[in-house]
Amino acid sequence: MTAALVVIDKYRTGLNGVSSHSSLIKVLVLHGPNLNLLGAREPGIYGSVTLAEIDSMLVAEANQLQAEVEAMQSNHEGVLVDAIQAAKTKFQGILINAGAYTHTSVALRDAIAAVKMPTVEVHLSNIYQRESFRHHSYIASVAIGQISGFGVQSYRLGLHALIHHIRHSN
Ligand code: CA2
Repeated sequence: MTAALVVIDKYRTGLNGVSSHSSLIKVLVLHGPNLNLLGAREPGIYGSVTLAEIDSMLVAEANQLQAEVEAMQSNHEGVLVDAIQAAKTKFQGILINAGAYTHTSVALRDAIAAVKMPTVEVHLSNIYQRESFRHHSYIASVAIGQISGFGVQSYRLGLHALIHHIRHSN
């Protein structure tokens, strides 16, 4: 097989072996507990933007990058674990703000490790400037990177980094 054919095969098979007939990258965006309250409470820490506005911004941003995002929020750890396990068949990467589960959940960490999908961890606030219990992330060691402290821009930067990583790996 020639080198040119190998390249074409990569596009047809998609990254991570996901079957695809185009090179459109699909990213699963996961928001953890209480992030549905954004915009309504604690604007001093998290800003006044709502989760729906963050999701719309990510859809538009992905569109510019010839990619697609699908976003979901849950307050339940098991629902997030299920979503990560199911992601493999439909998505090439995961962008996650696991909220407080960042600091507590071995289950989320194990799910991300199990699916072996490139995952970027994001936080609105700078978790290292806050209480010491927020300084440890169970996600960080299984993520390709972490972006923390840039408000809504953390999501945007995280999406760019993830899509760049997916496009340039393999
Ligand atoms: O900074 C972040 O993005 C966090 O992931 C947000 C989590 C927090 O537990 C992490 O340590 C850092 C909390 C999300 C809760 O969001 C709220 C929004 C409005 C009102 C109350 C909570």
